[in-house]
Amino acid sequence: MKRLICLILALILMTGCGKQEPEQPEEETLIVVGISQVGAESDWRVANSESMKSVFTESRGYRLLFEDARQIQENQIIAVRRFIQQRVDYIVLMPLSETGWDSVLQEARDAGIPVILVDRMVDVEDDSLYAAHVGSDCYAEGRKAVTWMERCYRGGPVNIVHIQGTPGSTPQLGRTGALEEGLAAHDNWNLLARLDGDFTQAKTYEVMSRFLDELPPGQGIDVVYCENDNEAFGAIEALEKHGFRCGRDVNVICFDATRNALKLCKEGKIALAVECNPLLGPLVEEIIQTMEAGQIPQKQHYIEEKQFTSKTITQQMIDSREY
Ligand code: GYE
Repeated sequence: MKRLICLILALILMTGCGKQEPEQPEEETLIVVGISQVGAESDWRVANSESMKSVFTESRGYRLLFEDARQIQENQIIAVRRFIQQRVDYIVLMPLSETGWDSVLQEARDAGIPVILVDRMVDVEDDSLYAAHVGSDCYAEGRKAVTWMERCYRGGPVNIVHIQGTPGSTPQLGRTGALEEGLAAHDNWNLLARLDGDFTQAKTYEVMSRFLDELPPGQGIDVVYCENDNEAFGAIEALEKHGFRCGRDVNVICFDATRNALKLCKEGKIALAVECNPLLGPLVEEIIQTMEAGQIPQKQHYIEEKQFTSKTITQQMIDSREY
């Protein structure tokens, strides 16, 4: 795209239409980045989009084409094809689910456009179809939650409700995988239900309310394992409406640890929030700058992450939270 812009400028100058100084001489040096974002399903996602938009600005040397797929993978495939037609310099893809990417990534490769995967991964035969991946190790996040449960419940039955994220997405696979191993390793852990919350508050409120409506009277719930913060918000709302006291009768676990979740953690309603950092814009820029310098970027970048519990969280941790 940069080359195309230079060529057009040169042609304009040669044909005499460019007698005046171009108004934006820096135009020719802008790096064009096409971003295909999953949607705006969660607080995490909104923070992730803002991080990208704040880095890839014209004043910092980029032209950003940003497409929101509204949680539909087909929309992402269409967006990537459009970026290829527009001959962007880089494609940044947050893939909704892991499968179904081979052909469109091959098309990007044939067009000579590097693809940087952000947040979630793809499951492709040939990993040279993407230049780099930057995101979280979602299985490691799930392991943190399972280890916390192992410390918290040492004997007696543990009744668990599991709210899953978007099926087939990297965070769902990693966080579910860790819980499944925990269930297999502990005879006293009982899975009461597995519900699909699709990473949203509204859907989780709906499925959780339906489940609680049908729960036999007297049946206790010890843990609600939510695969992101927004699912926890929906689950807490439903639990409270059904008379459960979060933090006393039931421990709610979630992933992301955005500011709103940290506040609920301090109130005691979320027992454990495992961090998942959405502020990935600067890391994506580093990868692009490495490639601009003609070097090969590191293929896999995982982010260091913490965890917060209702017992250890402080107001200072909430105040200093950037997302
Ligand atoms: O945990 C969730 C979001 O892919 C890591 O997607 C991301 C997850 C994040 O909607 O809130």
